[in-house]
Amino acid sequence: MPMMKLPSGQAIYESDTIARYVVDAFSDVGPSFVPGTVEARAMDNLIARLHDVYVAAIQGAMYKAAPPFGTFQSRWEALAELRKQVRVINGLASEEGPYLTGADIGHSDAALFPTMVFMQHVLPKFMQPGWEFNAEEAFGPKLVRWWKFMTSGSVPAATKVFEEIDGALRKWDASGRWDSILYAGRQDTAERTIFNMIISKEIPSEIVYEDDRCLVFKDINPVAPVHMLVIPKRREGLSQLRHSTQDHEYILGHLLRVAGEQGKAALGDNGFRVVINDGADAGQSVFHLHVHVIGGRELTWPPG
Ligand code: DGP
Repeated sequence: MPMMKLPSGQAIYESDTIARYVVDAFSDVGPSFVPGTVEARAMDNLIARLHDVYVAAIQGAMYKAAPPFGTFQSRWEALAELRKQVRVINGLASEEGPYLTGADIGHSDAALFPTMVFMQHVLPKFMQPGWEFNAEEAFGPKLVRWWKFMTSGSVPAATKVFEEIDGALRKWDASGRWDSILYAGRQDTAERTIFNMIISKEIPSEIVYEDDRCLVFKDINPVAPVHMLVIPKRREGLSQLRHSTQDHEYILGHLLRVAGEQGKAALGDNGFRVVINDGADAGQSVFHLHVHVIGGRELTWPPG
């Protein structure tokens, strides 16, 4: 969050308020940042507001080590929402340009441009199956046109902003900023497993439950009358529990909650056991995190 101190010493810490103060205080210098028509001014307000409320609030998903990202606990959900909101702004942007609302530069250009420098630099790092980066697809054609204009050198202030932010991002690259962030730096290099084909339904399984994050299906080699596996639909580096990071707390919590619900649904008051095997000694055979839910008979303790 940017912060500016007024000459009185009072701190101002909301970017839109800072921008309006600067434009007000230096009204005799440079452009007014107020587009020339009523309609363009309305669009300028709308885009600047959408940026501040819906994009800036979650942009930490691109570079923060761990959640939360605004209201999101999942980086993938936050990034998906970020892309959605950027596409909404693309829909509102002027067709002809060159600025977001047409002929004149406005607060919306000043608000979105620094975020766009971030997104251009960072989003391609998150490339992975299903997330191949394509600027037209990620930002939309109008924002791509606007980005080309803003970085063409014909807006000197934009060139300066670009150089400052891009320079700082390059320093982050060099300092290993992304190393702990899955896909941005850390890769999921483990081999794909049979569970990918179960998730994609290329091979059949007896599915008990599914939602957008997890799948529950019956184990092919049951060790008890009830034996289900709860797995994340996106492995996200979780070939084994030992690879869990703060980024995974959300999915780990979800898997356990679903395991509890499904165990209760299948076995009611009799109870059940929840097991995660990690590695050779535990006999892990499939390297895609899975929670076993086992019950329907009395289980011995300690396990064998
Ligand atoms: P683990 O040993 O914790 O890695 O358990 C892996 C479990 O996965 C094992 O109990 C058997 C089950 N499993 C392996 N392949 C398949 C399959 O193709 N379909 C189903 N339903 N279960 C499978």
